[in-house]
Amino acid sequence: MLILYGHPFSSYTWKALIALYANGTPFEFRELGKDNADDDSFVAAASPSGQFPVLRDGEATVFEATAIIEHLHCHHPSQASLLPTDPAEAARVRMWDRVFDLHVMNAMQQAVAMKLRDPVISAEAARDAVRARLIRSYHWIEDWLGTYRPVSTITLVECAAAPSLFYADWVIDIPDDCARLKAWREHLLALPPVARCVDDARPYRAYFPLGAPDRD
Ligand SMILES: N[C@@H](CCC(=O)N[C@@H](CS)C(=O)NCC(=O)O)C(=O)O
Repeated sequence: MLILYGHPFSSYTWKALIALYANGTPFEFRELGKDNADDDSFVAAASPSGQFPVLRDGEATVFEATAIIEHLHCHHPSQASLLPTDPAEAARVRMWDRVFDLHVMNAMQQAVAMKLRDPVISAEAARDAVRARLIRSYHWIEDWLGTYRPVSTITLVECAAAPSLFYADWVIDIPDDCARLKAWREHLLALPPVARCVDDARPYRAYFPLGAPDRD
């Protein structure tokens, strides 16, 4: 039985969970920070950052959400094609995965971390610190969506895009001139593996450091 260590409110945990749900792979979810010191220390030692999610598959320990998805694709293939079989197409999908981690998720996390580190700072100041970066990414994705056709299946792209856009939009609203991106975010949130993550995280919304909006 696979074990995924993470937290239901964590964006990168969602990224791995979306793949696991879409893949239909049976697994046990271990929620961190729930008085299981062994789980917490296992995750703390599993990678240089000590971050989650972490997957345990028999003797194998896999960290980094993208690597977890690649692991599922290699070792637990299913009807869900998490990555294209054509190597050139797979390379393009990996490139897009980097866009969502590096240029959406990172900026969103930067604002959240600022507020967590220094509760005196206003939410607006934390938003301002990442506004230009997120708006630039939104516009790039809006253009890219002119060529990327939204799908109803789950690939590495959807795994990366759904959680990053879900939370980034809570930090800086996707502007009205990014209509394709707004519609794609809605489409992603309605995909069953994503909707499940959104619902399971609802009880934690009050903990969003910048204040969760009353929507989604
Ligand atoms: N590059 C990592 C990032 C993981 C990450 O940022 N995890 C966050 C939760 S979403 C975390 O562990 N936060 C707690 C910490 O940094 O101590 C991945 O892709 O899995």
